[in-house]
Amino acid sequence: MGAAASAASVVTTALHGDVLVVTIDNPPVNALGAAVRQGLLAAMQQAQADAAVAAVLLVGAGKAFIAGADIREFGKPPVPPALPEVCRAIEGSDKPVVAVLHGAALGGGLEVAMSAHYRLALPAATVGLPEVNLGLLPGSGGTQRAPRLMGLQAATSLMLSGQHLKAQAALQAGLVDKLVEGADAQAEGLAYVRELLTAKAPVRRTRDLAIAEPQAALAWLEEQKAETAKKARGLFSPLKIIECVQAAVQLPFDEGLARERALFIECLDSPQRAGLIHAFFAEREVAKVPEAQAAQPRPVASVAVIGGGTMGAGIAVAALDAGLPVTMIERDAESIARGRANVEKVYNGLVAKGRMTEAAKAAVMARYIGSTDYADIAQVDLVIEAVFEDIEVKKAVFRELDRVCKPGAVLATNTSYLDIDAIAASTSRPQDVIGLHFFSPANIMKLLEIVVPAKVAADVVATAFELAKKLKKVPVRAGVCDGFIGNRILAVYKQAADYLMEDGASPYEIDAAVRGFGFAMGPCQVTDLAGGDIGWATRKRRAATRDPQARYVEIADRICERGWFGQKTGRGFYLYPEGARVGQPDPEVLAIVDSERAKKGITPRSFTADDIMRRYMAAMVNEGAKVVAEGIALRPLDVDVTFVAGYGFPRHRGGPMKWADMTGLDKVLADIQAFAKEDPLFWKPAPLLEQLVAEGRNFDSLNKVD
Ligand code: 3H9
Repeated sequence: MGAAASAASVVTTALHGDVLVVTIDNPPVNALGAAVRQGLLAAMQQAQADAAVAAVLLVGAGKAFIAGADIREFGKPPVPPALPEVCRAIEGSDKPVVAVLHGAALGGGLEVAMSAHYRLALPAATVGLPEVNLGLLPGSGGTQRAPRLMGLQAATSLMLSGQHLKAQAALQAGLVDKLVEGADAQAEGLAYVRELLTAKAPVRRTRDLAIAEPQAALAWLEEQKAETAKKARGLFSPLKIIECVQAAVQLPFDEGLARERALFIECLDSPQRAGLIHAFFAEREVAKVPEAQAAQPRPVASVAVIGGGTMGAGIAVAALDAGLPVTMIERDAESIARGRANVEKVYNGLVAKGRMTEAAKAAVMARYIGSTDYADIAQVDLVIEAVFEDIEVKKAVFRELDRVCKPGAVLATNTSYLDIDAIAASTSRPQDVIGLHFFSPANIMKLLEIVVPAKVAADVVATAFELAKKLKKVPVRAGVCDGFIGNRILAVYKQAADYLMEDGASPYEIDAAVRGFGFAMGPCQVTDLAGGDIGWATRKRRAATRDPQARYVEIADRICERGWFGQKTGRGFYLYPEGARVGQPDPEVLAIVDSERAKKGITPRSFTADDIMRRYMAAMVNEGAKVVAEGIALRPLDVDVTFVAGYGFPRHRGGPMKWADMTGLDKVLADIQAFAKEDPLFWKPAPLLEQLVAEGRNFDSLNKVD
């Protein structure tokens, strides 16, 4: 398709009296791809040239106004006109230009709207400058125009947070001039343009507005810089956003725009942009799984949760928050009361923070029932079992569910390790049994591993994906194996961390290196937070089946033997004096590490942060490649999303497999081969990794996303 033809098909113009209605129709979200930019520029030229045009109305077709630049174009050669040129043409128009916002006006979409002379919002409008979430800054005048329209502080926090504002808030912020009820954007827009023309409203350019109290603004920006540098943990674009706003205060408008453009290009070229945009698309791609595309989900209007511990209560809250009625099954009256208290605690917290009213809490809790009687869940559509992690206990629950639940009810287990095929086999209806692996706290954490056993029906898988959407989770399809995608890979890189510790890196050096990479916490801090006793119990359970040839590090066991289980006991890898949440290094732990090394005759070596991360990441990527090759994960991007959404992997690096692609698979493989000289049993290169390197390909080539 030629550029002109495609521009004409995505941007159309029609004269309504003396108003030129310019409609952007580029599904699904009217992103500003090259053809849209060409079409908008041509429409503005048409409006200037045609004496019959008195004013211009910009309107989006479908559910969005414009959701921003076309993210798929970033990283590809630029096609003119650039968006700033389009915005300049809109703002420079001698005839009034009005934008009517009836849905998302985000990023470049809001920049287009801010270049118009007047903005009308309908109730469903949402506005924002979320470029920071993609490692970018508003690159089409947003950093210069937003401070002029809404004030410098509000504009800066809008850009740093990436927050979306609803119509009413946009009106209050000064981003839109008027808010009207109504659903027909074109009709409401035309009525507003008429009103403006009748009132002889002048062309009003945002660029001509002044920024109030520039000296105070500059001082405030300096403070923001210091604070952002601390909070942004190595992120690149937040500080660049502040620099742009400084330019808005200090420089004439056109020079400010030029400064913004230069800094935008720096962000565009940064690896963080590539990582964050990969994460954006991967998070949407994960839900595209064969079963969800082939089958219709079963209706889910009610949910039961078996077990009211921390996990069960979190799952119940997630379902209640999605508007579902929840019945929780527990063993006895005392456990019912505890389960209810666990659920209520979450809502009490919201009420205490002023984020929920007592009445709203009562309305939610009215949808919650606790019971000891399985007969009470005979008619529910979906059950999630969250009892003690023991296969026999779980099988007993599933036998009971098989006995009472209506035919066609979806029976899900929240196990994090156990064999779901075996759990399914304990029922007469394995086609209805699936894994729904939530992460704690289940009402907060985004990740939901949907674990697909051999005999499950496709429509049950589709139902699980539909439920995830309702619960606002990020669902990842996983196959059955020990630990599925996330915990299986975690077990391997934790082992790499254990070996590093025994070979010479202190727990504190390991944690610092991992934090330096961008994780919020290192592995020893995570252990202390979760409770060291949990991993210890698993290790004891697995002791009998462990390969006697494999290297086993006992440091964590020595710590647990002393009753040091982390934060809850006041010490673990770290010391937590008087309930402190940030730990202090513990000389006694270092002594334990030393004595374990001595016991094995290991002379400690020193490792730099880079040495540590190369091993940590190589272990993660190598196991990730195995998980993909075995079909446990459908694609490398499923591994990426698992780690970003559930394991604190720094989003700006895209995920472990994206990190490997950006680092170079040949380099990662060379590292693994070098480490294998020390420990060939642990460091076995994944055949898929070897194959990709031999073929000169990367993991992304398996993602089949354009
Ligand atoms: C920017 O504007 C830079 C400028 O400042 C400067 C330029 C010089 N491009 O999320 P959904 C696709 S940066 C291309 O599932 P929802 C999405 O991949 C941009 N594609 O729907 C999906 O495709 P598929 C700043 C995009 O209703 C489909 O649309 N803007 C874009 O849950 C539906 O998306 C943003 O960061 C895009 N910009 O949510 C906004 N946006 O069906 C990003 C979406 O093939 N977008 N797609 O999987 C969003 O936040 C949400 O998509 C939105 C709709 C709220 C709009």
